[in-house]
Amino acid sequence: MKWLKEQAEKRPKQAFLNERTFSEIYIQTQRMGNHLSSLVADESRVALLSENSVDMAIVLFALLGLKKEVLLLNTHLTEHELTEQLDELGISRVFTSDNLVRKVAESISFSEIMAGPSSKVELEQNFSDDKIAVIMNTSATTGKFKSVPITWGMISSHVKASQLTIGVQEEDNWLVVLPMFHVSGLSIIMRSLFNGTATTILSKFDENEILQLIDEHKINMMSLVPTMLSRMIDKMSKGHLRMILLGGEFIPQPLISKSQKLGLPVYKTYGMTESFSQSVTFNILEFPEKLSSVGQALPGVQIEIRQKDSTGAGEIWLQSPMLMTAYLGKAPYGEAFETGDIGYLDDDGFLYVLNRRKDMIISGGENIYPKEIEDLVYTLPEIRECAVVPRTDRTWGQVPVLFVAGECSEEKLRYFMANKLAKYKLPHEIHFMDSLPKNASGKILRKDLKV
Ligand code: S0N
Ligand code: MG
Ligand code: MG
Repeated sequence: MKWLKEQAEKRPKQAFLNERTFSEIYIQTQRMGNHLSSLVADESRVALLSENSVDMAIVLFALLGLKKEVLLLNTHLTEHELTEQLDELGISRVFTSDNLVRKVAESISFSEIMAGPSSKVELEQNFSDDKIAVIMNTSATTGKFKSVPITWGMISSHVKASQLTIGVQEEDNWLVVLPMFHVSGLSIIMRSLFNGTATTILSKFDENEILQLIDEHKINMMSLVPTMLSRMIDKMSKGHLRMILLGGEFIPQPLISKSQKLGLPVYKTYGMTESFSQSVTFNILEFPEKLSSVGQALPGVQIEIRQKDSTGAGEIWLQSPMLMTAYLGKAPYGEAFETGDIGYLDDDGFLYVLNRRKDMIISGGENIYPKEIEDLVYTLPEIRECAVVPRTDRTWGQVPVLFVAGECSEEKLRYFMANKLAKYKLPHEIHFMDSLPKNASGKILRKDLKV
């Protein structure tokens, strides 16, 4: 955590996390490390489950300083899903914010850490580029999650490239309302740590609170998913805002047009967990003729379109030092990473995304793979056939809809899924059919399932 020490020395009184200064956070991280050291002495990998908070950042920094690989868990997951992830990654130590301590058996809350014994330890400051800092699990086509190891090399190349693109101003104060268990939220903390600027961390999305923070000039930068911006745009004006980094799901064109009319400095971003967030970006006010693109590659990022069709569109592949080299426990993917998305580049190097991974549903910025829900539903003996397809939704962008054939009551099916799946993955509608439409070889025809 070289950056934290450097900032604490260079600008000790500068606010970093909410009202707390770099110097305070540095001291509190050291203290947290002293308390954590005996608890993690035998572990190389631990997990952290928390809603956004300053304490979450301090616990994370301390664990990183103790050279641990930290799995960041999605707070929306059920106990069943959390246990599966912990087992798969061989993790037995889980630290939770006080309010979530009951979600995982034998987890240790932040208060319990501080109430326990403490012994002075030396926190590591310098990490090699290939050292894993955090691990995030992302859902995958197979229905089972994949683990993305995020290394210090990825983080440091990202924060540098992002700084070159967005710039830094002394008064910057970046809102952290996107979850820090996603790269969308965590990258803000890392960029601000590197830039020596302030953040305002919120544990819950509350549009009125955010509008007030903007009004009072407390924040001038935000990272949002479109679901959030849609909920507040009608009450917004540019004011002191310097940037709204917008991404994580399909961005509806009307939202962009509205932002443009209001003069909101929206920067579209295209990135993923595998690339530690933002890889492609642009300011819609600066390039009004490019509104439907997602922007230009950040310095160091190369975009390649493969398997082009006659219009020049094809598979989007990326190459950059911000990308992971392999999923945990899997073979390296080679020199370029296949995003799974389809799109094209224009003559100015702006990227246009036509289709997101076609088998993925994005609801309010959370990825859902139909196969995960289908595999679960198929474990019920009463179910003969099932398929999950996306439906467009005004609030969430997309939501999952389930079609089933079988002798199972809707009530039983819903109860069964609710125990196993995070709420955002639960189908918004269930349609019962005698049998699902199929092609000649017996494959279910999803496009014939009308939602
Ligand atoms: C949109 C959010 C805030 C909605 O949550 P909210 O309003 O807090 O809901 P709750 O009050 O918690 O719950 C109300 C009910 O709604 C259900 N629910 C919650 N979330 C969802 C959802 N996403 N879809 C469907 N339903 C949902 C709950 O079940 C609840 O029900 P009850 O009341 O019965 O319990 C929240 O979902 C949120 O924070 N979403 C954002 C997640 C996110 O950050 N996604 C991005 C992930 N992608 C990346 O990290 C890569 C891209 C990227 O890096 C990036 C993205 C955006 C901006 C910048 C970048 C960047 O490049 O830096
Ligand atoms: Mg929430
Ligand atoms: Mg809410």
